[in-house]
Amino acid sequence: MFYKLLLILSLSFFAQAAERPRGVSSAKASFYQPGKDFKCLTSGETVPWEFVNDDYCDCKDGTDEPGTSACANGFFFCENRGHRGSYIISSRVNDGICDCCDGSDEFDEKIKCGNTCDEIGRKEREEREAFRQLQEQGYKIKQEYMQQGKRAKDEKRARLSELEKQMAELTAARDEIQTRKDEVEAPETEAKERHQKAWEELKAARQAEKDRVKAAHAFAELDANRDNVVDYPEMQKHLEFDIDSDGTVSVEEAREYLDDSDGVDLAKFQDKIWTNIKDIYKPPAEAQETKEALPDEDVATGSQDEEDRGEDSAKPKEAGEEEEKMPPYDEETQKLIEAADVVRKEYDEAADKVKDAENEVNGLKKYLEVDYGPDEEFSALRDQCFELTDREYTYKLCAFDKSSQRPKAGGIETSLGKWGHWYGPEEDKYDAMKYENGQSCWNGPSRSTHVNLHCGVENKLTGASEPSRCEYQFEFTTPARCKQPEPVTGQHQHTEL
Ligand code: MAN
Repeated sequence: MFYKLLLILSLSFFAQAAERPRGVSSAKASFYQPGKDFKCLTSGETVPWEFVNDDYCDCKDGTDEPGTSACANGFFFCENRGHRGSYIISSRVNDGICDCCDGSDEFDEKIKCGNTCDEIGRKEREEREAFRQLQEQGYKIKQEYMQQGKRAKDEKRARLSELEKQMAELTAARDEIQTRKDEVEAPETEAKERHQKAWEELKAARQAEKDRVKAAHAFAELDANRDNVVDYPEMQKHLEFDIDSDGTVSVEEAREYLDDSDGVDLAKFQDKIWTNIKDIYKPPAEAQETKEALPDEDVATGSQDEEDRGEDSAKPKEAGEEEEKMPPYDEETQKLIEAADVVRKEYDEAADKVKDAENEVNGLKKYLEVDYGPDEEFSALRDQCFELTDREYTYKLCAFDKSSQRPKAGGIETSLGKWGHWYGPEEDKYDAMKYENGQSCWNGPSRSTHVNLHCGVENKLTGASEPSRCEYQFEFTTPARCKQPEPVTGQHQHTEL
C-alpha cells in the first residue's frame, strides 16, 4: 500500500515536471497549461500555446518566453535541486556562461555545465547550521545577561530608594552636628581672636617702646650742647634736613621739622618730632661715613641716590624683628580648641557620609538612566573596555562610556566619543551604538564612533576603521545581539519571485 502510494506520488511529480515549460517555477506552473491559449501573466494578452518558448517574444511582459532569451524583460527559473531555486534574467539563457548551479540555463549543448547545487547547498547548510549554533550558544549567554541585567536593575532601584530615605537622616544628622559645631566654634574663634589681638597689642607696645628708645638716642645725638633741648641751630647741622636740596639747612627748614618751634624737649621730641624725622635722620657717625664715601657734589646736593642709600643704612632691620612668633594659646583657649576639634571631627565624618551617599545616588542614577536593551541584556557590557590593535592604533571601546584611539607606537589617547545613544534603524535600534563629541578634529567635526553590533559568543571588538576623516566605525560581537534561533526544519527554502 505504501509503495503504491509512493509510486503514484512520484509519477504525478514527474508528470507535472514534464508538463511544465522550461524556465517556469512550480509556483507558476498552473498558468502554463499545454494545449491551451496562454495569457501573458501581467500584460494580459492571449497567445496560442505554440507561442510559448518558441524563441520569439510575444508578451509585453516577456512571460511567453520563460525558457529562452527572446524577451529582454523575461526571467528564467533555475530549479537548482539540492540548493535553492532562483531566477536569472532571460539574456543569460544560453549565453555560454553557467548561471544556475544545476546548469539548466545552458541547454543547447554548446556548453556543458556541471551541477554544483548539492555542494553549494551543503556548504550553505553548513554555514547556516554554524550560524544557528552560534545563535543558540550566544542566546544562552544572552539569557544569563538578561537575568543579570534585570536583577542588577532591581537591586539598584531598591538601593536607590533606600539611600534616598537614608539621605534625609544623614543630612539631618550632619546639620545637627553643624549647629553644635557653630556653638563650640563661636567661643573658640572669640578666644583665638582675643589672643591674637593681645599679641598684636603687645607687639605694637614693644615696637613703640623701641621707638622711644631710638628717639631718645637721636635726641641725645642732636642735642649737641646738651641742654636737653634740640633747637633749630642743632638741626641745621644735619644736612639730611635740607628740604630744598640747596646745600644748606635753612632756619625755616630746621624749624619746620621742629613743629615750627625754636626747639623741643625730649618728651615733645618723642611724641611729635621723631615720627616725622625718623626715616630721614642720620646718626652723626653714619652721616660722616656717608659724607666720606661720597664725592663732595653728591653730599652737597643731597641727591636722590644719597637719600636712598642713607635711608637703607639708617634703618637696619633688627634681627628677629619679623620672626617673632605668637606665644601658644592659653590653657582656656586650648581647651576650647580641643572641644571644637572633637565636634569638627564628628562633623567631617557626618558630612563624608552625606557625600558618600550622594556619590552613590549619582552613580545609581547614572546607571539607571541608560537603556540597556529591551531585556537589560546589554547591561553586561557596562564598565567593560575592549581593545583592538591594527597597524597604526590601538582602539578602545568602553561600553556606555567612551571610545578612544592610541598610537601603537605610544603617545596620548585621543577621544573618539562619549556614549551617546542607540543608533540602529528604527525597527532594530539596538543594532548599533553611537559615541559622540570626542576630541575635535583639526579643521573638522568632533570625532565620533559608530559601533555595529553582531551576534557572537563573546564580547569582542572585531573591527575598527575610519571610513571618513574623524568618523570611526567599530564592529563588535556580543551574545547580547543573538536571537533565539528558529527550530531546525530540515527543508530547503525556495526563493521565488
Ligand atoms: C589623528 C587621528 C586620525 C585622524 C587625524 C585627523 O591622526 O585621530 O584618525 O584622521 O588625526 O587629523
